[in-house]
Amino acid sequence: MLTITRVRCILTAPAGIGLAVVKVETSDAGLYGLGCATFTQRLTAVKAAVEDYLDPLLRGRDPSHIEDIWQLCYQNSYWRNSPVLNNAISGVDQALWDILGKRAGLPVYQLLGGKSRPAAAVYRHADGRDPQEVLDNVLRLREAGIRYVRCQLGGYGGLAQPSTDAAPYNNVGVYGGVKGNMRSPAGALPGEYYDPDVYVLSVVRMFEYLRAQLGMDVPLLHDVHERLAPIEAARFVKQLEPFRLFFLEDPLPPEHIEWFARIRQHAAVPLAMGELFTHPLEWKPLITQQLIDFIRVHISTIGGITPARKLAALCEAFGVRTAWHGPGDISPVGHAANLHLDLHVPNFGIQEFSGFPDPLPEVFPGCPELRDGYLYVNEAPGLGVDIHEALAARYPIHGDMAQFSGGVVRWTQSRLPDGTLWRP
Ligand code: GCO
Ligand code: MG
Repeated sequence: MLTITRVRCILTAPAGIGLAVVKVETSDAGLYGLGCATFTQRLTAVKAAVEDYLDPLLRGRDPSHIEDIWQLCYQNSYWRNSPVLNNAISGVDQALWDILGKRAGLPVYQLLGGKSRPAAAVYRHADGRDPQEVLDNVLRLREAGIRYVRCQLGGYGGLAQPSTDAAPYNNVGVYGGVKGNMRSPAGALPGEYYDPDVYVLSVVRMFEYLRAQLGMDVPLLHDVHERLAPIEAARFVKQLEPFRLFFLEDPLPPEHIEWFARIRQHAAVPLAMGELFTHPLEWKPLITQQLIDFIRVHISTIGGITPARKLAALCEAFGVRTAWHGPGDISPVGHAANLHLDLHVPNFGIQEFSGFPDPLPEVFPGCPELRDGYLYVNEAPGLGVDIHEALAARYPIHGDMAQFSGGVVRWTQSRLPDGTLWRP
């Protein structure tokens, strides 16, 4: 019988963002699977969860028992549904699907039930300091064949400029041509200051400009990144209604999902939610009460392909489409897992895609390919993405950089103009 002989977690940062990839080795030398376990803000905690707990639990087991192993890992800690543990389980789960595909000689989408489409439409991000710069970036992406574009002023939140320890007050001023009217009090702590009003007004102004220049038939998106108080989010959604967004992403933090019912009553704006979700009780009510239109969980943070395919089926029953989270802090293995599900699920909506900057394609041979706005898998058995371990070792994670585990994550220290620590 084929057995699992070792489970380990590889940490690497080839493109400057820390990634975690789990490798499940088997008694058949040369047969292994890879899975994404990237929780970039807590990488070493995920590695410990994999190597201290899942490795001893799984050695000697049959890697084809994917469902049973998922349930085992999930329940074995008794307390469950944390992003650290779910990412660790996802690393194993995706690796087991990879192994099954390699044994069958089939890509994972075939194991799931085959293709519902040849490739997945993606959206990419256009950023800018002002509406004109965003427009230029939208046009650049459209020329490159990208049809769906997410538009952000200065990344998330409309920061005027990042604060520094020496000047914590200077950053709530002007953004995208909109002036803030608040200053921070003496003694305000350092952080990423932003003013929700400046953010909202500047984004509305941005969409007025973009629609005036582009017309209505370019599908545009926007990510609120959970930054607003619930009633501010409700008003913002109403203000965005005339701009005909493809969807608005994460308008509320998971702590306030009850507010979706109210937002829904006031505006017919397609809503996408869930990159921070870790617990089924967060998505169940939103889906079964038809309060969102797209589910966009981070697949590794909910525990991998096994729970994601069930979630997609639940969504299908309620008319909700998928839009799995696809930022830079997902390994190419994780992007491939997103894509195999995208190709299969009937209720696929769209795929966020952040690209594979160098040297990711050399470190991860077999990366999916983007052609004319569509993402294609490479048709190799399993997930189709490998890791060049010696090369990966040349890009270690660093403790002193914000996005790496062990360092201090600075961008999540967002503050309101009066110094209050707020959500990113
Ligand atoms: C997105 C996301 C990301 C997250 C990041 C956190 O929509 O792509 O909001 O950019 O901020 O994954 O580490
Ligand atoms: Mg987001």
